[in-house]
Amino acid sequence: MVGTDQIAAAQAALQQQTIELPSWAFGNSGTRFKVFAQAGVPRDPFEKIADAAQVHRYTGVAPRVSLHIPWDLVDDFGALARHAEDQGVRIGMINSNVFQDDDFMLGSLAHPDPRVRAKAVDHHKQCIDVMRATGSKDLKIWLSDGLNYPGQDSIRARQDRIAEALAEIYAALDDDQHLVLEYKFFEPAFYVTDVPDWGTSLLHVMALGDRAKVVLDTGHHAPGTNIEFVVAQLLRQGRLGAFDFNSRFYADDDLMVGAADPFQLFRIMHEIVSAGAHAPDSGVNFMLDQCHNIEPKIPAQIRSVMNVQEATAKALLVDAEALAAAQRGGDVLGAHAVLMDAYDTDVRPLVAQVREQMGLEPNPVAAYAASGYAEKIVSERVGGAQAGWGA
Ligand code: LRH
Ligand code: MN
Repeated sequence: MVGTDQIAAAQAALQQQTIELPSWAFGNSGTRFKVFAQAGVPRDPFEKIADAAQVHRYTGVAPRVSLHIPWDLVDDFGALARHAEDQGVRIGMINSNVFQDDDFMLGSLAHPDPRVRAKAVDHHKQCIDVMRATGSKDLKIWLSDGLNYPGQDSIRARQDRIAEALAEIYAALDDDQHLVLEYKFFEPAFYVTDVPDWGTSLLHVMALGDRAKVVLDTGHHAPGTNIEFVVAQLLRQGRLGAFDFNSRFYADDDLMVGAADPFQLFRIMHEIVSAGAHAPDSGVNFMLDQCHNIEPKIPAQIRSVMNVQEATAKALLVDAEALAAAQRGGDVLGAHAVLMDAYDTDVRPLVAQVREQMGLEPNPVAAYAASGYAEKIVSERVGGAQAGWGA
């Protein structure tokens, strides 16, 4: 039975938790088949940040917005950072984009042509300037680089090129800035992806230095991969820099985190909590990376934040002493039962109480719906070009 002390400690920890939102989740998104436009969608990064601020307003735990360059390019990043502050949030990680420029068809940092690699490195230096202008301390790199056919290029030479280019980018960072390198096992490349797994990303970041870590996107693993094992291993190395949370049934579906597999999200948060990595100063950034192709975007982000809170709450209610004792005693079913007790606990009232303790409405989805904001943006945002991936 979970004691009141553990519940109080869990609620205190949940009040400290923060989840970073992706600016691109508020724009139109889709698949290669169709991008469905939705009424009221932002037309620029200022409106994206205003929408993200709504999620923070009703959940209290989403104070940062991650930007993507060039999707969020503006003339004055200082003004954008001040706008974010006025909205009660701040700029989080800066994402580079080397997956939409024609010159990067055969790769960016791994491209055979040194001029193309130099262009890709320059783009990252531009992103570092955006970090300086917005106060962001983190550069997030995902390379779509890869091959579609055996023989197309040298697998080994591409690794050497990436290592050399990453070293140049890392050297361009200020001393208080960091970079995180994301991996993905396929798409858009269909034979080799140059940074396909946690091991490859880890090798590259360890070669760079202490201010380089790995991003784990929960949608970027081969089916059947035990993601919580990867989490435990990266935490052991002190190299888990960030999560891109989402969920999937098949590939990189970018659905709401916890929607497709809430038990997996719980198992991941159990590894996080067991290592104390849920603490604000753990250095792990909990981000969402999702696309709301058919559902309303702001409520979907609110629901996603709630899913992370609920998985975290369950993990915080694990009876760690009983679990350790059962594990020490080789009590297989006993240990499993301890974990399942926590997972099977309905934590929604506990998390609703946390919101009340933070001076918020217990049900953020209902509170947002009652605010009239959704209707306001539909009536105000007429004309102009809606934001999207621009693919
Ligand atoms: C690549 C990815 C990466 C982002 C993009 C929006 O699939 O996960 O994190 O740059 O989505
Ligand atoms: Mn991602």
